[in-house]
Amino acid sequence: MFENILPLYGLNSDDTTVNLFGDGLINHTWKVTAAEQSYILQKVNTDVFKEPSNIDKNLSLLKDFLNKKDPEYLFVSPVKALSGESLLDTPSGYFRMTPFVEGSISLNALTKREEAYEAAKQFGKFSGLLADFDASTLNITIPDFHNLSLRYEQFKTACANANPERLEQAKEYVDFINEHKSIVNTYLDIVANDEVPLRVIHHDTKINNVLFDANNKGICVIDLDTVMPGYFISDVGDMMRTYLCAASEEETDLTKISIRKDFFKAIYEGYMEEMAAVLSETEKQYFTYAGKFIIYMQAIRFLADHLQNDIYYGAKYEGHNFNRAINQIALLKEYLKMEEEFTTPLSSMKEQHN
Ligand code: ADP
Ligand code: GN1
Ligand code: MG
Repeated sequence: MFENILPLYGLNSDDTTVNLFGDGLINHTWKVTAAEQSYILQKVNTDVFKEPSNIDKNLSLLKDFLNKKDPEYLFVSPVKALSGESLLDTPSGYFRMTPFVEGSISLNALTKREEAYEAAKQFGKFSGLLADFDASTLNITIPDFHNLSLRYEQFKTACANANPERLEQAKEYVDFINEHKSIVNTYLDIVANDEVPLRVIHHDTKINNVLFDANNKGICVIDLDTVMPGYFISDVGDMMRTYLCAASEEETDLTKISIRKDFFKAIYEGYMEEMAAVLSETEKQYFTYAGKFIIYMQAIRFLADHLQNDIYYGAKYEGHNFNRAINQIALLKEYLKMEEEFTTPLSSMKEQHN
């Protein structure tokens, strides 16, 4: 396959090495090492992104805007192939290639609060720079991606159509999701509130979607496929989901699922340094809600996928998405225990950011 793709970029496949790269769940990603420089080659997952050209057009609009707004800002976008296109529709699928950010490291879990601060600052900077970009001009790359109300309905449908054995086994977790439906109701309040506007939101702020340098400083955000109009709780919430706990969503030993309170503060500080002047007072009041919004949604998504035989995320072993869902529910329980405490430091932190 590569021998057909690389020449489209003017690369000779004989002097180029191609290796599978990273731990993304959605696209196929390879590192391409050529004589002059390295690249990340991706085959876009068209089961998830039905119309890849929507992503390509968004990236082009954002690139033009950001290049003017802050020429120093590192916006990692696809290079052009010899044809002049930045997305290639080939018989083997849709491909694109971005320059490999040299010296960058991706993390799947955080060990230091400074890393949480750095990552949150990168995502805050991204939305902050785009605060005066008209979000409505972006294409919707996945309709209703973070529509929690719809996700909940889909979950109920997944339960109704589930394999009876898997459903019986999952009963305790299905009950937990249903008992916490108030999280969906708060989402509906937010959507109806004019003080919580649609902004340019990344929608996938998990920790391996930000690149770090060797000194643990954030370099830039990546994985821009889901950049669309959305609510800030999506980005803040996914940071909480993936930065607060030392163990990742893959962890099956639930004793390792606990929350690091000082990481919450680090997320707040990093994000607010860039976004405090942009967010409304009403949005700021939903900062703590963001964590339970996303953790709950991710639990629903993994559990629904398990009940639907792993059609979205795939499974590396039997019960993989079930384990991920159990992990996320354990994380949510820990988060709910801490919620009150988070709100107190938040009010003292706020003073610095008003
Ligand atoms: P997915 O949608 O499957 O998560 P990503 O775009 O996040 O795909 O890419 C997967 C991984 O590849 C990232 O987590 C990161 O480790 C690495 N990666 C992607 N783009 C770059 C880049 N431009 N430079 C360095 N590493 C990258
Ligand atoms: C997927 O693409 P990746 O691996 O960064 C998913 C996110 C989930 C995440 C869970 C388009 O992210 O929404 O939060 O897995 N992306 C899509 O790990 O569904
Ligand atoms: Mg990714």
